[in-house]
Amino acid sequence: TADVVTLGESMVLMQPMSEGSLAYAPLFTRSIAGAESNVSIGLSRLGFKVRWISRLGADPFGDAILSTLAGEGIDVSLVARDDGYPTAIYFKEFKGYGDPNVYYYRKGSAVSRLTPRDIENSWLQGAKHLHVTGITPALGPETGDAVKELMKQARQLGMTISFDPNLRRKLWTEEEARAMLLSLIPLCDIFLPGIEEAEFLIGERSEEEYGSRFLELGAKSVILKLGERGSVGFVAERSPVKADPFPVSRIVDTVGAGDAFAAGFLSGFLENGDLAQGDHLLKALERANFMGSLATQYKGDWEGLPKRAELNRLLSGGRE
Ligand code: KDG
Repeated sequence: TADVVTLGESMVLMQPMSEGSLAYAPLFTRSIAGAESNVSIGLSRLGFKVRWISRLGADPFGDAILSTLAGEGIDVSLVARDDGYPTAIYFKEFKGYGDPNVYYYRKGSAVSRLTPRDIENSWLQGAKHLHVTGITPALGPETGDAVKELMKQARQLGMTISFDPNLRRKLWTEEEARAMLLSLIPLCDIFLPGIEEAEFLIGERSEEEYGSRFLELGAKSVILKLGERGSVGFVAERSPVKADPFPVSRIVDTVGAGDAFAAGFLSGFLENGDLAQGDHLLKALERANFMGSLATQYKGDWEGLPKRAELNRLLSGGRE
């Protein structure tokens, strides 16, 4: 059984050892990354049972992804391998300031061929929660419908569902992205947009308006990420709950911070349940802010995510 199921593409990640243009980077380190597997690692390290569903090429990079995730204690037994379509790769480029640039080599990857006909009810077997992102729908002609189908099946089974839009402008047009991402909101219980994604979806508004509009669209709760200003959560018929940011001294790599935030939030939600009760929402937001800021302190998407004991120690002010 699993507490959480997630579906998505993970890639081999090449990170240059030097700053500046990739054109002049001679040396790289190799890791793996993908929004949903980052969340899976975050949750697994906190003690949750996670099943990651995906497709990988029948190639050595696919092996690397599988063994890394299996090594993190994630159930990868249902991941399919595809002979004809490869595992995707991406490169980060560090400029010494701001968010790293990313370059994808993922067109025609194994996941890009996923269709709604591939979705199997058994993927969700025994699980309480499904986490999906807006990256998968951008990957292929039918991947959006596949995600929708999985969300519908999870709903029917009474599972809760979180959805992080994770807008990736390089992967599709603005119109395609907006239409698809908006269509998935009614299917989720926890909608996790960043403030810029919220603006992309419904135009410039106040934080309160973002909350109420996304609730009207059908999300059961809206968790708005405000970057260095922390986060604010909205649940129908309750006042918004704001959580202060967790101060950081230096930012090394922002990629993966949103996934760490999601893992932190979901861990709080899965531990405490109903976000409309007591201080459940605030607790989950605080955990999320903490995990998100921790992830910015390390190069790589997930390497810096804490295990349970470490989290407790860090939160109680202890040093490593
Ligand atoms: O959230 C981090 C991910 O975006 C990154 O690891 C790569 O999955 C990825 C993507 O599609 O951008």
